[in-house]
Amino acid sequence: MEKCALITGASSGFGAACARALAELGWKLVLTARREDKLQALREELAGKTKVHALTLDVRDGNAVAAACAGLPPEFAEVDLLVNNAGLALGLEPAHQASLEDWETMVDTNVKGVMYCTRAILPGMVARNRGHVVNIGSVAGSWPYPGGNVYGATKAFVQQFSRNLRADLLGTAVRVTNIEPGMAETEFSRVRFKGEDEKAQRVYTGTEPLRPEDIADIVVWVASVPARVNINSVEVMCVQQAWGPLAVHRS
Ligand code: NDP
Ligand code: 8X3
Repeated sequence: MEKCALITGASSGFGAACARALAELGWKLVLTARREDKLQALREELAGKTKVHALTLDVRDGNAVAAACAGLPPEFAEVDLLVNNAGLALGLEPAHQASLEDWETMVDTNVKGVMYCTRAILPGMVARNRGHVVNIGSVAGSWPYPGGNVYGATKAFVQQFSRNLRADLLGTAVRVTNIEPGMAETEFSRVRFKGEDEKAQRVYTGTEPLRPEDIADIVVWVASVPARVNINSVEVMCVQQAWGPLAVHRS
């Protein structure tokens, strides 16, 4: 039987790479994001490989998420794999200078978006006793860094939400995984620095960051281990990234 994956934030970066990797394996795909042109281009690219349903959706809109998930075409209605990937960081200012609006956007997308999509898709998975929720967290959910403030806190939510889902789903066959990547080259930094391309590019200068395909490979792996196995979390960094020492300010 062809399995069906619903990917949020499929218009670029990790989400698009997951779509390409799952298409190679014959998964039916529901691709969602806000940018319709990007979704349509990906749908056309993958059309020869698998069945694709493209859905323009803002995960911050709880009613729209519920309606879209309830109204999936019959062929795509039984979602076996939900990849909660849509998300973003905005700004790198310290907390006392950061934009409250940016904070709200990150909470609405990275926290509430994950809640809305999970709540919409999970009942069907439990009813069928089949399915897998893969959340895209971040190393920022475990490890603080200057300017990470609310972004890191949203990813800490994703980490705890993933663990608590596992607690609730015990006794079912539904699996939950939190993937926690470090620095990866996608549109992430362009979004964080609001189109300041040079600043965004400097994030990766002199390094070989993770690539979107690296994360897609992990998504494919966690989804393809035997049904008895649940990969709870995967923390992954490029070789050129590691933790720093605890900081001390001396006067
Ligand atoms: P990209 O900016 O390339 O992709 C982000 C995706 O999220 C886009 O497809 C975007 O689509 C979508 N998105 C953003 N806001 C919304 C929204 N309100 N509704 C629906 N879709 C939305 O970045 P990445 O691929 O890097 O990011 C994917 C995930 O990975 C994010 O959750 C990010 O926090 C996380 N991550 C990224 C890391 C990195 O270094 N790149 C490291 C660790 C985690 P559109 O704009 O079309 O809506
Ligand atoms: C993205 C990775 O280190 O820029 O989640 O926060 S980091």
